[in-house]
Amino acid sequence: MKIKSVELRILQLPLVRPFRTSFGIEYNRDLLLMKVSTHEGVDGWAECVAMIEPLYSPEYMSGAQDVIERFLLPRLFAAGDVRAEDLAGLFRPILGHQMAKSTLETAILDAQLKLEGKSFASYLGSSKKEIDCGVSVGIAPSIDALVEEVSQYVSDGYRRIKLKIEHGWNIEPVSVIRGLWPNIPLQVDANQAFSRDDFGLLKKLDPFNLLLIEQPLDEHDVLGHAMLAAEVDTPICLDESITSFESARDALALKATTVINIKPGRVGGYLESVKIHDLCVENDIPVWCGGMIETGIGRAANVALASLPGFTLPGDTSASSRFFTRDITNPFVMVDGRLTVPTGPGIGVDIDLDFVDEITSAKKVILAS
Ligand code: NPG
Repeated sequence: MKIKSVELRILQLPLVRPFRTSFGIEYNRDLLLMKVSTHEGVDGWAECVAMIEPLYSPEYMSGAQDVIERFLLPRLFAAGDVRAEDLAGLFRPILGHQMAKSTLETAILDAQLKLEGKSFASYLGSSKKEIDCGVSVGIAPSIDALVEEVSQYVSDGYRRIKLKIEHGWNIEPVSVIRGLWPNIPLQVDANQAFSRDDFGLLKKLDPFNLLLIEQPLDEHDVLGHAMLAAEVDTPICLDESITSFESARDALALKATTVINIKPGRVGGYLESVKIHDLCVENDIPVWCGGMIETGIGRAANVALASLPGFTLPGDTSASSRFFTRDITNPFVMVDGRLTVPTGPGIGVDIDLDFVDEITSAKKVILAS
């Protein structure tokens, strides 16, 4: 395929309720959206999962845009005829910036698959029709507010609940939710809030029959996670620490993780995600698909990925309504705790261009020549 132009937009999409994680971080959804137009006449779409500030990962939205414009697009345009499979090699000299690279690879893959009339799911290697959904619950202002929010999700039909935890918000919320719903699949996510001094506290989570504790320690403390895994009975699952196939392979070898959360943006794209998935399948390690408050564009691709056979745990692949009153695509609607895997060509969703225009605050088109 030959790329004609790349359009970048900044959108502001309001959230239905604040989403708070450890260290008092509250996220909104300003979004970098990409459209790649090709000489073959098809367009490919993708969203960048980097947040507006570097609080979840070192990447941030305007930094990702800068890397895309200054370092990735010149290499892409110089390469001439490209396929999505070529991009990892093409971008190899540019270090890091997985979310920026993933955006471009995904948009090109969307265009390529549209041209070939193939869906994301069938290209990635799946034929499953639906996936089980979990939901991620932010740190609530009070236990009562948490119970109210979780009750809503349970009645919506979510098949797994994930609670964010941090210092001062850990054993009590877990104990209350487990007490109210003794059988619901439940897990926690610390987003690196704890340290090697907190093993005693984290051990207190063992009686609650949790599926896993996600990223309790600093993303660079892989050995610390291995030490913690030897102390607690609850499985440890790495998220932020896994930024590539190699980091997944090493974390598994160190026994720092026995479950892996795959987020395509965090690891540089869907092709790298499939490599990590395959590694985990070979090693009998369950995987699940993480979420980054994606609109229908990113959600569609995530749902396709989550339909691969190694994704044996429900992911943070919730319905569009979990975050947005109005999505920028036809919304993902959960039925009986499941989402349907799109079967149309590419990511397989329709984009509501009028609404996209309405919430666009900046737009730029970069021509290939
Ligand atoms: O369902 O899209 C979703 C959000 C899931 O909790 C979720 N994501 O750490 O995994 C995470 C967390 C997150 C998202 C953190 C965005 C920071 C930003």
